Amino acid sequence: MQTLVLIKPDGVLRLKIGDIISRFENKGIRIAGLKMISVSKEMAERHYAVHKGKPFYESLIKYIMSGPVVAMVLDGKDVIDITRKLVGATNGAKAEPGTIRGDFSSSIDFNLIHASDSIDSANYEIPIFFKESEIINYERVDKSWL
Ligand code: FUP
Repeated sequence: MQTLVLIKPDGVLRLKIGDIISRFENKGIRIAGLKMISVSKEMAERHYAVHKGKPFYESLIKYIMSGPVVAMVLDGKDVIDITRKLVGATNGAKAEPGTIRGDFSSSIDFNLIHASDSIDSANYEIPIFFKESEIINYERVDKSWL
């Protein structure tokens, strides 16, 4: 199973890339794809198509295009649920301490990170950001979780 994670521009500009990636590594999740990108209008609109027409849609598009984004494909058993738990509730002000949003964000507008919420979402979102050749299958030295 795979999921898409984006460290959004506020996470990159606030120097939280390492903190965020280490949460996933510490949990034993395998990083199968990783890169820094500038999100184009077309990619942003595809990624957030489900929110089109909502009051926050335009600001969401502007936000994801406002600076560098670190895109990741995470791979492993139950990785979608585990990642969503590590990420925490959408609104950083309400997210539990100990989660990424709970520890690093205090708003819904700048909540640092995106993670696919279902298999269907992951299957839709991953190809927006990654070609198949950019997703690497390898074995970790520590196989305790894989
Ligand atoms: P999440 O799955 O937790 O990232 O949240 P959603 O997919 O529901 O929302 C995507 C993004 O839209 C969130 F990261 C923040 C933004 N959003 C708002 O700004 N206002 C809302 O009421 C809901 C979401």
